Amino acid sequence: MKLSFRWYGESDPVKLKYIRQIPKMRSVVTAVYDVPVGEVWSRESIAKLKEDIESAGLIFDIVESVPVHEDIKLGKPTRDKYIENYIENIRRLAEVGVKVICYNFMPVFDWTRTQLDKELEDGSTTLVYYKNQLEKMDPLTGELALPGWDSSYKKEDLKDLFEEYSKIDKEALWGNLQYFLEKIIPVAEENDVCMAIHPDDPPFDIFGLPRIITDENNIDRFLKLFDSPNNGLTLCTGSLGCTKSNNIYEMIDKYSAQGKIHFMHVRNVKILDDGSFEESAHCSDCGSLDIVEIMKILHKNKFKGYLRPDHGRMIWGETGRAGYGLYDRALGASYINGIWETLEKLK
Ligand code: DNO
Repeated sequence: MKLSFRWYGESDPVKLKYIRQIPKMRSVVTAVYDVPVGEVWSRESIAKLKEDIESAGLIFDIVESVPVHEDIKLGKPTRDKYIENYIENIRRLAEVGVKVICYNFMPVFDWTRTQLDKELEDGSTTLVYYKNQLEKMDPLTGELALPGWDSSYKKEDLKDLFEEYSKIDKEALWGNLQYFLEKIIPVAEENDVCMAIHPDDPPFDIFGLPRIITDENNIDRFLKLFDSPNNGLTLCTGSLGCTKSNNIYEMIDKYSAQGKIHFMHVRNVKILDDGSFEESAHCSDCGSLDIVEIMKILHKNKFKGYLRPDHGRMIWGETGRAGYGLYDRALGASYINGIWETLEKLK
């Protein structure tokens, strides 16, 4: 297992020197944030990331995310230009030693929560998805700002996008994903890069927009779209595990045994009776997922990919990017690492 930690670049209040102090930390997961979605990343910006990360004593060999332009997901005639740019980004990242690229294929919005600062009993705050809050949200008012969303959308752009997606059903989205994979995976193969799709979060349609990377059947279908060791998964326990209909233990067992998991996102969620959920601390008893069991399965299958502790709560008075503070994620890293070390010693 290659322990890694997400970092949002120079403007991130979480500093690389602190990430380095987390025991056994290896790789920094980041991206170039200075160009709009769909454009080519400059070699200078990529080199700067590598230099900053390496001078902090860490490794730059995994990227999250190279985002996919909406025209690709919509299958518009302009998609080929954006796919060319995407391919160029794969090449440029491979040149500096990047081995895994995480991305997703969710229409318009990335991961979605309804509140970023829900106070828990212990006084910490966390990210939640409450169905009754979602029902009251209207993405077209342009007043919503959630951390996973591309805030560069203007009200008008969103309206147009929703209209375009109203003509796209799930089958069309599958077709557009296949078209994309057929172009990018051969390039990933040539450049020794593994592409790792992130599941949809949450794994069901929201605001009437189709979502397809949601469950075992669909992930099987995805892997068959282009059968290659370089076409694999980011397996996010909290995304797939926030609904009881997914058996994430079986999924992790199956896909890690097949060598399809290039990147693990590990976090816990507490599933509520109405299907809402709250993000909780990483430990097994803190939420609905058994993290020890997850780590046991990965260990049994000799998981050698990258793993990062995913979202943490805000604790100890820390402020900053919701879900991505230092303290709780560092606790999560140490908890996960402790399980792994124990499994290694008991071998
Ligand atoms: C949430 C993240 C996602 C993820 C993208 C991958 O915290 O896991 O934003 O980075 O969906 O493309």
